[in-house]
Amino acid sequence: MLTSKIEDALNKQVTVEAASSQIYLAMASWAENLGFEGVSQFMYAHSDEERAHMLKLMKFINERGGHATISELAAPPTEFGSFKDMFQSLFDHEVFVSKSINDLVDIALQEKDYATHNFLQWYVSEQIEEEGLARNILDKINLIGDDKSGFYLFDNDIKQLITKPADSKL
Ligand code: OFO
Repeated sequence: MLTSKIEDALNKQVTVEAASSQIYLAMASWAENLGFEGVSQFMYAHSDEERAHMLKLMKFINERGGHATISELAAPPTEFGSFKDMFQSLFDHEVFVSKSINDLVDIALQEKDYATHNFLQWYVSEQIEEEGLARNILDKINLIGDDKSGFYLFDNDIKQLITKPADSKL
Protein backbone atom coordinates (compact mmCIF):
# COMPACT_ATOMS: atom_id res chain seq x y z
CA MET A 1 0.00 0.00 0.00
CA LEU A 2 1.33 3.41 -0.94
CA THR A 3 1.36 6.28 1.54
CA SER A 4 -0.37 9.39 0.22
CA LYS A 5 3.00 11.17 0.15
CA ILE A 6 4.46 8.53 -2.16
CA GLU A 7 1.28 8.36 -4.22
CA ASP A 8 1.40 12.13 -4.82
CA ALA A 9 5.12 12.07 -5.63
CA LEU A 10 4.65 9.18 -8.10
CA ASN A 11 1.72 10.98 -9.72
CA LYS A 12 3.90 14.07 -10.14
CA GLN A 13 6.39 11.86 -11.95
CA VAL A 14 3.55 10.61 -14.20
CA THR A 15 3.10 14.25 -15.23
CA VAL A 16 6.85 14.74 -15.77
CA GLU A 17 6.99 11.69 -18.07
CA ALA A 18 3.86 12.81 -19.95
CA ALA A 19 5.34 16.30 -20.39
CA SER A 20 8.60 14.76 -21.64
CA SER A 21 6.65 12.78 -24.22
CA GLN A 22 4.89 15.95 -25.41
CA ILE A 23 8.11 17.98 -25.63
CA TYR A 24 9.81 15.27 -27.69
CA LEU A 25 6.73 15.02 -29.91
CA ALA A 26 6.99 18.77 -30.59
CA MET A 27 10.70 18.31 -31.43
CA ALA A 28 9.82 15.43 -33.78
CA SER A 29 7.29 17.56 -35.62
CA TRP A 30 9.69 20.50 -35.90
CA ALA A 31 12.46 18.26 -37.34
CA GLU A 32 10.00 16.55 -39.70
CA ASN A 33 8.90 19.93 -41.04
CA LEU A 34 12.50 20.79 -41.78
CA GLY A 35 12.88 17.54 -43.74
CA PHE A 36 15.20 15.77 -41.27
CA GLU A 37 13.72 12.30 -41.37
CA GLY A 38 16.25 10.59 -39.10
CA VAL A 39 16.09 13.18 -36.33
CA SER A 40 12.29 13.24 -36.47
CA GLN A 41 12.04 9.41 -36.32
CA PHE A 42 14.41 9.43 -33.36
CA MET A 43 12.31 12.04 -31.57
CA TYR A 44 9.00 10.28 -32.33
CA ALA A 45 10.46 7.08 -30.87
CA HIS A 46 11.80 8.96 -27.86
CA SER A 47 8.37 10.45 -27.28
CA ASP A 48 6.86 6.93 -27.34
CA GLU A 49 9.47 5.83 -24.83
CA GLU A 50 8.50 8.60 -22.43
CA ARG A 51 4.86 7.59 -22.74
CA ALA A 52 5.90 4.02 -21.88
CA HIS A 53 7.71 5.37 -18.79
CA MET A 54 4.51 7.16 -17.79
CA LEU A 55 2.39 4.02 -18.26
CA LYS A 56 4.82 1.89 -16.26
CA LEU A 57 4.47 4.34 -13.34
CA MET A 58 0.67 4.41 -13.64
CA LYS A 59 0.45 0.61 -13.53
CA PHE A 60 2.70 0.52 -10.47
CA ILE A 61 0.61 3.15 -8.63
CA ASN A 62 -2.64 1.33 -9.36
CA GLU A 63 -1.21 -2.12 -8.52
CA ARG A 64 -0.10 -0.84 -5.13
CA GLY A 65 -3.53 0.43 -4.17
CA GLY A 66 -3.09 4.05 -5.26
CA HIS A 67 -4.86 5.96 -8.00
CA ALA A 68 -2.81 7.09 -11.00
CA THR A 69 -4.14 10.45 -12.14
CA ILE A 70 -3.73 12.46 -15.35
CA SER A 71 -2.98 16.16 -15.20
CA GLU A 72 -3.11 19.04 -17.59
CA LEU A 73 0.15 19.77 -19.44
CA ALA A 74 1.64 23.05 -20.63
CA ALA A 75 2.05 23.27 -24.42
CA PRO A 76 5.67 22.67 -25.47
CA PRO A 77 7.46 25.15 -27.78
CA THR A 78 6.93 24.83 -31.54
CA GLU A 79 10.40 26.05 -32.59
CA PHE A 80 13.75 24.82 -31.30
CA GLY A 81 16.32 27.07 -32.98
CA SER A 82 19.06 24.80 -34.33
CA PHE A 83 19.61 21.06 -33.92
CA LYS A 84 22.37 21.87 -31.49
CA ASP A 85 19.90 23.94 -29.44
CA MET A 86 17.30 21.21 -29.68
CA PHE A 87 19.62 18.45 -28.45
CA GLN A 88 20.94 20.77 -25.74
CA SER A 89 17.33 21.25 -24.57
CA LEU A 90 16.85 17.49 -24.68
CA PHE A 91 19.97 16.96 -22.57
CA ASP A 92 18.93 19.67 -20.07
CA HIS A 93 15.49 18.13 -19.86
CA GLU A 94 16.93 14.68 -19.11
CA VAL A 95 19.09 16.18 -16.34
CA PHE A 96 15.93 17.73 -14.89
CA VAL A 97 14.12 14.36 -15.08
CA SER A 98 17.05 12.61 -13.38
CA LYS A 99 16.81 15.10 -10.52
CA SER A 100 13.10 14.47 -10.28
CA ILE A 101 13.71 10.67 -10.08
CA ASN A 102 16.42 11.17 -7.44
CA ASP A 103 14.03 13.26 -5.34
CA LEU A 104 11.47 10.48 -5.65
CA VAL A 105 14.02 7.89 -4.51
CA ASP A 106 14.72 10.11 -1.50
CA ILE A 107 11.04 10.28 -0.60
CA ALA A 108 10.74 6.48 -0.93
CA LEU A 109 13.61 6.07 1.55
CA GLN A 110 12.17 8.63 3.95
CA GLU A 111 8.85 6.76 3.87
CA LYS A 112 10.65 3.41 4.22
CA ASP A 113 8.83 2.22 1.10
CA TYR A 114 11.38 -0.29 -0.15
CA ALA A 115 9.11 -1.71 -2.85
CA THR A 116 8.85 1.73 -4.48
CA HIS A 117 12.56 2.26 -3.93
CA ASN A 118 13.24 -1.01 -5.75
CA PHE A 119 10.82 -0.12 -8.57
CA LEU A 120 12.50 3.25 -9.06
CA GLN A 121 15.93 1.70 -9.66
CA TRP A 122 14.82 0.94 -13.23
CA TYR A 123 14.27 4.69 -13.76
CA VAL A 124 17.63 5.53 -12.18
CA SER A 125 19.41 3.27 -14.72
CA GLU A 126 17.26 4.54 -17.57
CA GLN A 127 18.22 8.15 -16.77
CA ILE A 128 21.94 7.27 -16.80
CA GLU A 129 21.41 5.80 -20.28
CA GLU A 130 19.36 8.71 -21.57
CA GLU A 131 21.71 11.38 -20.29
CA GLY A 132 24.62 9.47 -21.83
CA LEU A 133 22.85 9.18 -25.17
CA ALA A 134 21.98 12.89 -25.25
CA ARG A 135 25.57 13.80 -24.34
CA ASN A 136 26.86 11.54 -27.10
CA ILE A 137 24.60 13.15 -29.69
CA LEU A 138 25.65 16.64 -28.58
CA ASP A 139 29.32 15.67 -28.96
CA LYS A 140 28.62 14.48 -32.51
CA ILE A 141 26.79 17.71 -33.40
CA ASN A 142 29.67 19.77 -32.03
CA LEU A 143 32.07 17.81 -34.23
CA ILE A 144 29.93 18.38 -37.33
CA GLY A 145 29.69 22.13 -36.71
CA ASP A 146 28.33 23.89 -39.82
CA ASP A 147 29.20 21.10 -42.24
CA LYS A 148 25.97 20.43 -44.23
CA SER A 149 27.06 17.08 -45.66
CA GLY A 150 28.11 16.00 -42.16
CA PHE A 151 24.63 16.84 -41.01
CA TYR A 152 23.07 14.79 -43.80
CA LEU A 153 25.07 11.75 -42.63
CA PHE A 154 24.16 12.46 -39.01
CA ASP A 155 20.46 12.53 -39.94
CA ASN A 156 20.90 9.07 -41.41
CA ASP A 157 23.09 7.70 -38.61
CA ILE A 158 20.78 8.77 -35.81
CA LYS A 159 18.23 6.18 -37.01
CA GLN A 160 20.54 3.54 -35.52
CA LEU A 161 20.12 5.05 -32.08
CA ILE A 162 16.35 4.56 -32.12
CA THR A 163 15.23 2.35 -29.25
CA LYS A 164 11.86 0.68 -29.09
CA PRO A 165 9.36 1.49 -26.34
CA ALA A 166 9.28 -2.27 -25.71
CA ASP A 167 12.71 -1.74 -24.12
CA SER A 168 10.87 0.00 -21.30
CA LYS A 169 9.54 -3.45 -20.28
CA LEU A 170 5.98 -2.42 -19.58
FE1 OFO B 1 11.56 9.11 -18.91
O1 OFO B 1 13.28 8.99 -19.43
FE2 OFO B 1 13.76 10.54 -20.38
O2 OFO B 1 12.91 11.79 -19.49
